[in-house]
Amino acid sequence: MNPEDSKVEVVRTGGCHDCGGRCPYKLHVREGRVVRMEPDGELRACVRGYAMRQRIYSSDWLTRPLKRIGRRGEGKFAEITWDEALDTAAHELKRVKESWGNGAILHVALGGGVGGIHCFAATQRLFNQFGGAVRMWGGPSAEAYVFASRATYGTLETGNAREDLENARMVILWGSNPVETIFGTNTSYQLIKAREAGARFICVDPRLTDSGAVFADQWVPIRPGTDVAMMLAMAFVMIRDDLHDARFVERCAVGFDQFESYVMGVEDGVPKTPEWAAARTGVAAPVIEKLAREYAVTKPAALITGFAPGRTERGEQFHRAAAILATLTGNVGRSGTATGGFDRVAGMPMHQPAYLPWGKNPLEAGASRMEGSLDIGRRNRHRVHWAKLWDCILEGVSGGYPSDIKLAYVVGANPLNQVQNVNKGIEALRKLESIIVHEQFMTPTAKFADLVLPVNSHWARDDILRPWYVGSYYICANKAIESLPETKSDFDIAVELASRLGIQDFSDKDAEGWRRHIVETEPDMRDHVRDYGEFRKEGLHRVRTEQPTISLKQQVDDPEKNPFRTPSGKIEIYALRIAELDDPKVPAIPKYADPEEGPSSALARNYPLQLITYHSRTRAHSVFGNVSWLKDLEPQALWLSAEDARARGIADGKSVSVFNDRGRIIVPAKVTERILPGVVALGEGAWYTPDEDGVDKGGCPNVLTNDQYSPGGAFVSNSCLVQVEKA
Ligand SMILES: Nc1nc2c(c(=O)[nH]1)N[C@H]1C(S)=C(S)[C@@H](COP(=O)(O)OP(=O)(O)OC[C@H]3O[C@@H](n4cnc5c(=O)[nH]c(N)nc54)[C@H](O)[C@@H]3O)O[C@H]1N2
Ligand SMILES: Nc1nc2c(c(=O)[nH]1)N[C@H]1C(S)=C(S)[C@@H](COP(=O)(O)OP(=O)(O)OC[C@H]3O[C@@H](n4cnc5c(=O)[nH]c(N)nc54)[C@H](O)[C@@H]3O)O[C@H]1N2
Ligand code: SF4
Ligand SMILES: [Mo]
Repeated sequence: MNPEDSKVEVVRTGGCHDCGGRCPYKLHVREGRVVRMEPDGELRACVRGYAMRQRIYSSDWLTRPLKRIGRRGEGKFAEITWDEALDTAAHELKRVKESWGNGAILHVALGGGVGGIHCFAATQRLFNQFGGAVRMWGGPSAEAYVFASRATYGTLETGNAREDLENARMVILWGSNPVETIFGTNTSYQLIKAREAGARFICVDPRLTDSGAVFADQWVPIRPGTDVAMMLAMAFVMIRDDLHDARFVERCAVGFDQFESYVMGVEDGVPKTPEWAAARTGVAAPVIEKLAREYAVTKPAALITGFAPGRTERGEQFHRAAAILATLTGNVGRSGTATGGFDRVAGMPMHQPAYLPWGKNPLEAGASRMEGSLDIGRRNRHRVHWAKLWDCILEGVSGGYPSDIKLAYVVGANPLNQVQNVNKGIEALRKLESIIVHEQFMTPTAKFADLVLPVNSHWARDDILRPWYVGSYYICANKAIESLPETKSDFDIAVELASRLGIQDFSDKDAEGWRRHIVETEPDMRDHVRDYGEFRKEGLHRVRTEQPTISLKQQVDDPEKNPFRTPSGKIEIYALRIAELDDPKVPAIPKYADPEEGPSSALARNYPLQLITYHSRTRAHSVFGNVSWLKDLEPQALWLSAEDARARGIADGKSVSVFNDRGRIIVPAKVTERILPGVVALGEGAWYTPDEDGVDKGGCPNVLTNDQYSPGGAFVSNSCLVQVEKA
């Protein structure tokens, strides 16, 4: 392709899925069709971005509104006109509101497409103007992290700009795999620079991931859900040998004494020695000793934690313990560190409101302002935790949920696939009176809809995008191609529904008008992006700082003058806000408990293997799960250790049955030395594809996972026991 080709128009846009990145890129458009995607500098795209064309030009893209004609979930639909579809949706919404009130409507909206204007921003505004709908809380991503970071540091802004990573002398990737599980577009790029600058890398993960293979000097395989035991033992070594930074702790933190008492065994008679931890974690005591010493003396060191170890029964303890290790070693508020906190970068776009203003949910009027997940579930009784989606539908008010749900309105989400316990999900979806889904493809959830409204692609829309998690830029996503006939954006659907629902003031602008409005009126955005025309033309606004931002620097430089936003004004090793909760399952200092669904539980007799469900490099959750280029690159398979495979007579590539009391999956086995024996792993996001007996042949791990949440509000999907047999 010749870029000088005069028929080629170059349009600047970017990725919009919940993919861990969010890259700005240029589309080369020739006669209305994208012929090439060109990434932008070091904000480079990943394999999914390069395969996006196959998703967008897929012949499976939904192009007609669909009405269910078969049984729920059977997948039989009739094509209808948009008029009929919108009339039906409006009629159902009004009927349910009039018969049962707004509390009977559940807005099931997640990050499938995360633009500022399209996707759930549009329907959230619609529902708020319609009198409200029940919303969810407790994001499946990082709730444990959010809880711990707020409790310990009083903020989520604990991270340094990624450019600062190259100043680290040691990097510990703990349950973190940024080469495959993208964690901010340029993270791997900056880690390479850190490696080149001589940093030593350690990877603590049950699997030897590509990040481990590429970066790590040492792989430390660990049993899932036991990380806290290892962290406590590291603290034990530091305290015993006086290796911790006592002056830093004294100056910047509170609660060391209580922590010391627990770690050294004064409190409960159990010193948290490396030997004690070895028995729980499967990591040999000398390995723990050595890592503790190295981490204590090699400064600065970056402890980078992923979200996965937090997606366990007591997930918040993992993130609390990580933050406290960083505190003990003085690796907070300094260049070259990462704090084990939530790691948003102070002052960067992630926090700035760049959304269509959606107002307030009338159903939540009177609920206490939610200061974050430390309180959210307890104070706001109008919301439902994501892990309780199915129980809420099945049990309603009698089960203690805010209302009896009659209608689910799903936007940018694939809950049947992505929320735990698929078989319970099917039962719940069958119970509803009405299910309306905005979708691009016939996903496992859309199959259960009564009405499917076909949505266009982000390449056919104007939008504003912010980086995922870390990153210092805004993307002005410009429309590059026409929508397929008979597809609409979520925003356009909301506009048309609003007029049918009698809502007068839904919108006086088109998407481009809203984009300009947001950029020019939202105070934080206005300060960043001064020239809208330029932003639109460049497609990217980078927030430049002279030096890479170091979060919490002022606080640690002078904690008296610049207190942390915790009750004590210091880093809270003993967290006062947690103590107030008075819940033995969330102690005020981080403590270890064996997982209830773990190797030492009674359940392990029947289901001896721990299942973890990592994020695959070839999907963004379920998005891209139907793209054959990507499926070929990494076929869905169960990671099984050579030892566990041998014991079961299983050969690489052969089908295995993976099961527990919640369900059964049949997938090929990937027999490998790259996973700890006793642990199996399956990428999340593969599409649930049941056979006639309800056995999933698609390899969707949520058929097996437990629909509970941790005391801090985390999904517990990585606390899951299964058995594996030859299929
Ligand atoms: N077992 C297990 N389960 C997990 C996880 C895990 O680690 N293990 N991870 C969890 C995490 S972190 C997350 S964030 C969730 C993600 O859960 P979801 O957000 O539900 O899943 P996605 O697959 O990202 O997106 C849902 C749908 O959005 C659609 N979509 C894309 N763009 C648009 C658009 O513009 N408009 C509309 N209307 N739809 C659009 C896609 O086609 C897709 O079907 O999954 C969670 N589930
Ligand atoms: N390619 C890709 N990138 C993504 C996404 C995607 O779907 N695909 N999704 C994005 C989103 S929305 C999110 S929330 C994040 C999720 O980010 P994470 O939750 O951090 O990602 P995972 O891949 O689930 O887990 C990271 C690593 O932790 C390991 N692990 C699992 N359990 C444990 C444990 O108990 N202890 C330890 N030490 N390690 C454990 C896994 O083997 C894996 O290698 O990723 C983002 N990036
Ligand atoms: S999927 Fe995400 S990380 Fe990959 S290219 Fe697209 S925006 Fe970038
Ligand atoms: Mo997520």
